[in-house]
Amino acid sequence: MILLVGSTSSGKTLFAKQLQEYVTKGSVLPESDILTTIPTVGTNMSTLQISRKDAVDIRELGGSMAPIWRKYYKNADSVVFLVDKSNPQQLSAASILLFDMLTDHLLTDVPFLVVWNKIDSRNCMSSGYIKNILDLDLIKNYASQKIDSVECSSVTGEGFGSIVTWLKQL
Ligand SMILES: Nc1nc2c(ncn2[C@@H]2O[C@H](COP(=O)(O)OP(=O)(O)OP(=O)(O)O)[C@@H](O)[C@H]2O)c(=O)[nH]1
Ligand SMILES: [Mg+2]
Repeated sequence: MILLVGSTSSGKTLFAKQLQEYVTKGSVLPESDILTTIPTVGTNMSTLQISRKDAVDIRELGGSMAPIWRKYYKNADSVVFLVDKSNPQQLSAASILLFDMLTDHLLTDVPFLVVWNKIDSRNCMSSGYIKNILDLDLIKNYASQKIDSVECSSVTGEGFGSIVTWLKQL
């Protein structure tokens, strides 16, 4: 089971939907066909057929459910952590949520993928700016987990190839 987490509106529901399109049809839905998402209350389950032989279960935990995310840690084989790269106000909170997970003993050996989402956005922050608040290179040095990171847009599908490659090597 992959846990898909991240602050409210970081894009988890759209990401999961577009990833499903990407693995089944080879491309994401065009922007004009993207329906509005509503904030996830509770969790959303989906199964991704990442290759002819392999399928992975993904459970999105709504951002507003963060206080009870921990209930799901014991079933996690890996964590995909989305950060909204266009939301400076949320970066500190995202950083704390990430630290909390990385220091939880239930997730000590679980691989993490940090996904910088919304790189299509006009307000996208530079990686240099982000590093002042959320220094992932530093975190990687101290964390017990294997942490990878990738940038993507759940609107255009940019970066989805690398994400599927990561899922396949799990
Ligand atoms: N421009 C842009 N908008 C995005 C992207 N991904 C998601 N969004 C938008 O961000 C908003 C929130 O997306 P959701 O997928 O509902 O966010 P969420 O993380 O599931 O939120 P919760 O369920 O409340 O935790 C929606 O308006 C999406 O269309 C992206 O890559 N680029
Ligand atoms: Mg959601």
